[in-house]
Amino acid sequence: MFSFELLHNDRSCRARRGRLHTPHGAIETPIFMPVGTHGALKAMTPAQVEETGAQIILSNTYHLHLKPGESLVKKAGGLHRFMNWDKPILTDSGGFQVFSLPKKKITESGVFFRHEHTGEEIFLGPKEAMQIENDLGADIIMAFDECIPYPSSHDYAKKSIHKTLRWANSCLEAHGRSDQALFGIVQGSVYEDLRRECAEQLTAMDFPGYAIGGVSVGEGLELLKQVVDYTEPFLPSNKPRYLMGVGLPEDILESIERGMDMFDCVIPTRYARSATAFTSRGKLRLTNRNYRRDFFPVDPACDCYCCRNFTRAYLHHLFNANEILSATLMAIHNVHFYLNMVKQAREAIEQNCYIDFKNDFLGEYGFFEK
Ligand code: PRF
Ligand code: ZN
Repeated sequence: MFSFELLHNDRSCRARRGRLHTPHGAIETPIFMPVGTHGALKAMTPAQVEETGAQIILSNTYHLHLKPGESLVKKAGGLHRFMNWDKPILTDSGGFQVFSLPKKKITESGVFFRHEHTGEEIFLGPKEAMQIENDLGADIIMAFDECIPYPSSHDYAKKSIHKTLRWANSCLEAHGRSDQALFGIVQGSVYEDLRRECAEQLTAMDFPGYAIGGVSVGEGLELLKQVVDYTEPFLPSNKPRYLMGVGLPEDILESIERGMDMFDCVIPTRYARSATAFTSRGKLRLTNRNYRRDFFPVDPACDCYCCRNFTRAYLHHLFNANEILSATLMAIHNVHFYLNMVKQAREAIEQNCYIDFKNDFLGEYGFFEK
């Protein structure tokens, strides 16, 4: 029900073209997964999400457990039916959300925290995460891990990967559905020896896919590249690799070059709501007065629904008038921009010209001028 085909390795770098088969269809990699935290991409209908070229979306165990609860989602026929999205879904385990909470108590078996609204005490550990993810019914589910802050000491990070590894084992034991692929998550902060140890131990457990977690926590692009550089050689090449919570266009392109296949991030939808558009020539802030009389599309090089039909002046007006259509149109454009970027990356890998593509893309985007 789940398999990964490695289709092609770019000859000039570690970038790869792959295809992931799931019960809800195939995913061409490298791929970006837009985020629908509460079972919806903010301001977008599933039909609009599909039109951007999205092949898989991500949702969250933590949020859906708190509201409306996994038993209700299960009763609705699973997350796909509940939200009317029939392509693949990946659920994150809560291992990141819970650890970002201010008040929590971490124990050997999991994490105690308080419900954001009701104040009720809740416990989430590997067994609980697996039960919730099994009930939600996504195609790919993530192990329960500890995502530690940056910076963290080597000593703390070492203790933490050992807990993450024990939790990964518990997840394998508790996972009860053969139609869902459970991915293991490599932690280890910015420490080469710990990343290697964690990757080797997880690989020995034989997960159908692997993620690199604990990045995009404020370490910056140079350290992100280093972490990916020294973790990737210890991940099996015949399994998909998912870089969690990454990132800006430049982060994704640098990581594709280093052998990563899957990415997720709230940036395209979140930036959309604050009037920031990603374009082939860099980011635009549409509330800027310069756009008041600008009758060009947001990105003249883009063929999304927003760019085919509306002008920068109209978007500028919608944001100023606080019209919710602004968020919808901007999200359609930004998500399309990300998906078109990874589509171009896939084509470049097939032609063995990934590095040239990346340099051209980032050059036009204005990345090197910063
Ligand atoms: N673990 C989990 N989800 C995540 C991360 C992680 O480390 C990250 C990295 N910041 C994003 N999402 N489970
Ligand atoms: Zn567009």
